[in-house]
Amino acid sequence: DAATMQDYQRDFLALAIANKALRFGEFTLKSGRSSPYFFNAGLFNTGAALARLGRCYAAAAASSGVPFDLVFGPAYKGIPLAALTVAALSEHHDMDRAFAYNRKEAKDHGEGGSLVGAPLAGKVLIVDDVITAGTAIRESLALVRHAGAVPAGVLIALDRQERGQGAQSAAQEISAKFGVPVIAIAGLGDLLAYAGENPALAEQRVRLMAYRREYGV
Ligand code: OMP
Repeated sequence: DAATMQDYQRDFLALAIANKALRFGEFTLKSGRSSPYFFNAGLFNTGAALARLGRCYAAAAASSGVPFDLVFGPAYKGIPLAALTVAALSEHHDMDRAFAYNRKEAKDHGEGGSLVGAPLAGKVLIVDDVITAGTAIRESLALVRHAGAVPAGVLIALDRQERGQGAQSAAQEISAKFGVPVIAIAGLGDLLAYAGENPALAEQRVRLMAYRREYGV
């Protein structure tokens, strides 16, 4: 809630709204659900916005306390996000970590696609943009395991905190099934708290709350 929200979480939500990476309206999700908000990480598209986004990812990773050796970015959107994260971890947290990503095109030629960067080994933190049902994240976890590395955690910008297959959220299901923490810079709950602090978002907040009642955990 608002009392426990960290500066980097508020900063991320402000940045996302300012860049329209977080938009309000009516959107159809991959799941078919009709949502009053949508997160598009592709709209962090300037140097200043990306540098700030990287600091938010790094702050979330560092404050989680989760140990990891390597940051993995799944193609395509995860690649720049993982690169920004390791750069900001080094610059702002004195944590120099390895970095790797996969190519999508090479999937036919080898199991899990071809890998670029540091050897995919040790404890791996997977970095991606958003989790709804968890389909994208499950694929990345499988890829890391196939490579013989150990998933240490999943780091995303936004956890929509929607019910997955059962009563739990997709992030909670993944956490339980794969035994790894899912770390989000912010979740729908944080967005609601943030909207509660900002009178300009009062109308959006009402729609977000109705959506959470229907699909949230
Ligand atoms: P899951 O694979 O269901 O977890 O959904 C993640 C994917 O949903 C993303 O990679 C996007 O393709 C898409 N998505 C967003 O990018 N932003 C949202 O706010 C919601 C979705 C979505 O369709 O659920």
